[in-house]
Amino acid sequence: MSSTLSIDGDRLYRSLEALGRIGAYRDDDAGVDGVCRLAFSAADGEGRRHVVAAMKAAGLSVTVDGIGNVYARRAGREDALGPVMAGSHIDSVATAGRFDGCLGVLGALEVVRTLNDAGVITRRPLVVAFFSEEEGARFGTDMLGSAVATGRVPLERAYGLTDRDGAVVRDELEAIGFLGDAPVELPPPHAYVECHIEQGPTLRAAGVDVGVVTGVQAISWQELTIVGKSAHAGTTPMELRADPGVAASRVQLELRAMVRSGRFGDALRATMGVTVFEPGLVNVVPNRVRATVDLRHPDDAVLVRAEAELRRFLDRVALEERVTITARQTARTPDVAFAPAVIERVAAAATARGLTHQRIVSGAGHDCQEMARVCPAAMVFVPGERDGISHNPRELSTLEQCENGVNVLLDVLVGLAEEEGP
Ligand code: HGY
Ligand code: MN
Ligand code: MN
Repeated sequence: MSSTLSIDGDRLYRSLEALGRIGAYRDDDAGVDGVCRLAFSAADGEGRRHVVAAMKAAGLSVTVDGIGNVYARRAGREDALGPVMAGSHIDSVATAGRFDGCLGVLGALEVVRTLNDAGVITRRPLVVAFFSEEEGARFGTDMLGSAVATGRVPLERAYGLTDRDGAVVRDELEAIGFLGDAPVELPPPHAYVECHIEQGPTLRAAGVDVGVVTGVQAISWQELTIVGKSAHAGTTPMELRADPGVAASRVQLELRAMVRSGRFGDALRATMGVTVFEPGLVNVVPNRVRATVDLRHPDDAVLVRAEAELRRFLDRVALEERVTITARQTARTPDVAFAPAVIERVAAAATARGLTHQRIVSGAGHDCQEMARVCPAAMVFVPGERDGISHNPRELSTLEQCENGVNVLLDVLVGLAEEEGP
């Protein structure tokens, strides 16, 4: 199916730059401006209002649900049919670039603008969506909004989540004016497609134009609370110490040893992204450390083995360092396979445009993995420059790379929107 329509790549790229200026900051380590729009922060609120205004300017009717998910609808010729949905997220980590999530939302909006310009009305309605707290970076549970919308996380549990300063989801949503009144239970759309940057080096290294994403790897997030005994740094002999900082450091080194051991193949990823020492003073042996562990693997059964081995190591370190270690699971999703029919549409659309492509499993989590539980879903990946670095202000995909990905998104959405059925 070759499409006669193509998006306006310049307009798309300008929209990414405009959104990227909201929550912008100077990142001296990266040497470029970064983006910080943590979920439900003032910057996230400003970004949300900016995108909602653009949605309305494109003629879409916008609803906000009870967890702040935003759905913008474009009527179809047969408007009672199930809609085709496309979107992603616009919340970011604290050291973000301007493409992660935003490409999927603004790309879907660019598809709408392109159809508007061409006067094309699809058979099925189209919905452009952005979901809340996809990153999980502030409140600790990733894909929060889409997980609530698809019934994996109860709304009340989501409302009660707190950030490291004790701020509560529901209050923060209300504070930015996005505690919507639409029900959070999302009627399953006809299909869902998400365009996203790869956030890794694979596609660029292979020299292909787009990634045909077949699924997402399994993800496990834990928060460790390690409690020892605060003591004087100068007078306390090492053998009398119960130092949670040493325990945390041993855990971090063990994570790397597990990855390098080969016991989990070569695809295990392990990250200790947070370590907070209390009281955090130069002359005090800490009494408490809060640390996070992010474990990922394409095969959930292997991830379960890695989690079990880590638990055994935590028990051993607790004994040897005379500390207590409690682990709280904050996020856990199995590996997810996308819908073959939608995957084939992505591949066919790329081929029809003469774009090279390869199949790929996503190393990052995405809202699409939540939507895949309730409807046929798949993703289009766009390569990234600079080894595809992401969650870093140096994240960069070129205008052409973004244009290719969103043109494939256009073709897949238009094809799905003409499908028979309810
Ligand atoms: O952590 C992730 O994989 C995604 O960026 N939320
Ligand atoms: Mn993302
Ligand atoms: Mn991300």
